[in-house]
Amino acid sequence: MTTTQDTHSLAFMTGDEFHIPTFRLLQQDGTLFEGAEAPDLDQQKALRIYRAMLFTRVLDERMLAAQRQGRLSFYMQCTGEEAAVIGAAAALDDADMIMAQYREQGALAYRGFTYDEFMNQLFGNELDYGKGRQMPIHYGSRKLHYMTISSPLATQIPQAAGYAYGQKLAGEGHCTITFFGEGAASEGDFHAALNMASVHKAPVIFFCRNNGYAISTPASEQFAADGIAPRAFGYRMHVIRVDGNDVLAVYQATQQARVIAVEQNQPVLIEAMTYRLAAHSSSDDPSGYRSRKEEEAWREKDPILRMQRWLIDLGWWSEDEEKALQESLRREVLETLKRAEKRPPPPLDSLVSDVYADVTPALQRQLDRLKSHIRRHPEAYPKGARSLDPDVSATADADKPNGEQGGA
Ligand SMILES: Cc1ncc(C[n+]2csc(CCOP(=O)(O)OP(=O)(O)O)c2C)c(N)n1
Ligand SMILES: [Mg+2]
Repeated sequence: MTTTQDTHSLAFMTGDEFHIPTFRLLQQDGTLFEGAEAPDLDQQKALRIYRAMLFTRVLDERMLAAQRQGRLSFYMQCTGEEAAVIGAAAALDDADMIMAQYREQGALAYRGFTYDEFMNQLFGNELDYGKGRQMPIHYGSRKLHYMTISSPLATQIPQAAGYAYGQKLAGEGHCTITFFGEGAASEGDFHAALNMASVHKAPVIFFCRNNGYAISTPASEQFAADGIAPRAFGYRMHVIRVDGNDVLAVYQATQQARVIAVEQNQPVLIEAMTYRLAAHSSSDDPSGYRSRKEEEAWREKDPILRMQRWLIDLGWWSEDEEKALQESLRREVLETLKRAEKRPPPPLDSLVSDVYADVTPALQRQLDRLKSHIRRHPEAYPKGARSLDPDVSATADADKPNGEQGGA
């Protein structure tokens, strides 16, 4: 459908005539803005959201420390964006599909992914669902309707459009949410996905976390327009911009977006304005590209503190409960970390399984070559590597003089 209206005076447009406001309900002191109304959220659900936010913060702090201690190869924090991610996840049905980028562990925590499940993935041990084939933070859970993370940016956005189209055809009243950063929205896939979803009327929520940076590139160097939200107009799509550090606003906006998606079969774009308080990843140092002052200004807008004050004001939470929860989360995260790092890696043979129904000759040859390489150079492999495969340990031990048993 194209609407045209003739004009006889030359006039270009830039889109500047549209102003997209930011939907906000909660102030930093935990009180509502004048005229704002809290969404329909009972104490039980509010506390489920809050606990997931705190869980995520504690997990992130501890796992970054574990990376610094050399126990973990890599990590990415959600710090500062917990309200955006968890507020959105909470507004969905738990059986709706989540297709995330990599900084949305809070959504998975909200759904009930356990510390053990997080840790097993992070350490790539024998219980990791991905069998140690992915870098840390590439979580996935079939049971919790959370598609496994893909490293190449924006992969999940067109996949979400397609998956949601399938949900519409299945007619079971579910939708898909896809999370992505404002940086990923520069990929062509973003546009293909929005166009497809709006033409085919797919029940999908495109949730952009505009956290100000794509690694070291500030948003001001990424796009000339007013953020990501105006792009929805090009696809005739519903859009809302929301304060991403305001859990109530995110929750209400996403809840309403879900109604539009599921009841009207219309995609929705949400742009959540937030800030990546931590480094991009454990491999990044933001002091080279942004000021402490800027970070401090955003630290003042901490989304967890904002929600905590609201809960305490309502009498739904107390400082004692806060202290007790923080302590138990810290204890639990440390215990599960220790458990997961001690577990052995997946068997070596699993490197080539689940790719084809039967292992192909080419893959088998690669595996055989790898095994004989490890046999020749066991010392070049990390502790535990020889026991990856029972054949390897047995042969290597038999080769040793005096029947000495290798303990590697
Ligand atoms: C196709 C592709 N290009 C580049 C990268 C490298 N890369 C990883 S994360 C990232 C920045 C993404 O920023 P944004 O989407 O804003 O997400 P944020 O990290 O801020 O949450 C880049 C460039 C990649 N993973 N995939
Ligand atoms: Mg970003």
